[in-house]
Amino acid sequence: MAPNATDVNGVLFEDDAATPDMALPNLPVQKADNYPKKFVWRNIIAFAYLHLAAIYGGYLFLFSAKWQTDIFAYILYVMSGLGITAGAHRLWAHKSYKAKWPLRLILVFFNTLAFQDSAIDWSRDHRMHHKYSETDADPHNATRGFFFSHIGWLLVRKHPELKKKGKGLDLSDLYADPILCFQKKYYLILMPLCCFIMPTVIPVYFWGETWINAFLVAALFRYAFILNVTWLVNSAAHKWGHKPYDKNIKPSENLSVAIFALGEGFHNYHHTFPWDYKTAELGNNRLNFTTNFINFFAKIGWAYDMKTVSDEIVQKRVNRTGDGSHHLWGWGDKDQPKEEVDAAIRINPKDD
Ligand code: ST9
Ligand code: ZN
Ligand code: ZN
Repeated sequence: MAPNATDVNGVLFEDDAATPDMALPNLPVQKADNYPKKFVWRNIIAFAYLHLAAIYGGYLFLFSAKWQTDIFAYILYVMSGLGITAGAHRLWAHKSYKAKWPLRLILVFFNTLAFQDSAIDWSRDHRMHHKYSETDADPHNATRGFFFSHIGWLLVRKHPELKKKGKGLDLSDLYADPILCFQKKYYLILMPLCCFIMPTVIPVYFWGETWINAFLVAALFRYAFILNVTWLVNSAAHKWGHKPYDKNIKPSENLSVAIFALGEGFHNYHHTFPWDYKTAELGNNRLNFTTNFINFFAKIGWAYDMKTVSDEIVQKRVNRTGDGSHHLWGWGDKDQPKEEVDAAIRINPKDD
């Protein structure tokens, strides 16, 4: 993307920034026209069925399923969540770190469990979301309302502006990865196996769960739950929360979303610095399960070249475009209370 292009609304990668604090030269323009919705009835019916079945699945999760099935559903939630956060999002859409093939294989398996379409298609939409954020070329343009940005965008045909501008996207890095090409090519076989069949068969076979409990709890309830948590990043985290890094955009810091989304709700930071592998400022790692997951694989050498924004640049940006809610910069901030400094535990302290 050319840094001085007039129609882009967000940086995608480090090289796109045009100011020293990683911004574009122009303020973002948010807009949506009244493009008539072309409903996709296949999706409307499928999502209506999924949600009704998942509500019953939630009931079975609480009152009927074996405890092993509940734990299994939770493990699948974390695995498929990581397939989206550490895989499709931070690795493939944003290239915020690199991964050796064994980790890419694990992530593509996790990603297929999540059934949010192939990682290549997911990343293509997500790159559009950042580049043309809050315009008609953004697949889940939040200026079209909460419902549209949450699920509505999956129930209608995409805006022609998206398809037109999407032709300019560079996806060569994604198509250069044979693991991703394999997933896309065989998606209609791999996805049902991973997302629905395997989660149903394992509880029945290994601990004698009923078919109905296994299917409705470990497959449908778990799937619908993760979908909605993911969609909340597009809807709730584009609507509610503080904007300490850039007050000119909709994405906000939403702690509740971050907790369920394995660390992905710090969305004002993320849209301001999308190529940071932590998707949040240092210090939020406690709630950032995905960052800890990547850090673990960095220790064994399977994840590497993690990009992160320097404190100095973050601070500059907070001062220039933040909404003032960034209460404390970090250690040594002039607003850091003296009692806090005195009470802090410092390991091997040394003031240079
Ligand atoms: C799902 C995805 O739910 C959710 C993604 C959420 C993203 C969240 C991001 C937040 C940050 C990360 C946080 C993670 C937190 C995770 C927490 C976990 C605990 N660029 O699409 P088509 C062109 S999926 C360029 O069919 P229609 C292209 O030529 C749920 N070009 O458009 C394409 O042809 P081809 C399960 C593009 O016909 C052609 O248009 N999946 C782009 O308008 C047609 O594309 C479903 O339910 C682009 N971006 O249909 C399926 N896009 O592909 C849902 C399109 O051959 N999707 N083109 O190259 C559909 O059924 C359809 O896409 C549609 C639109 C009906 C929505
Ligand atoms: Zn967003
Ligand atoms: Zn992103």
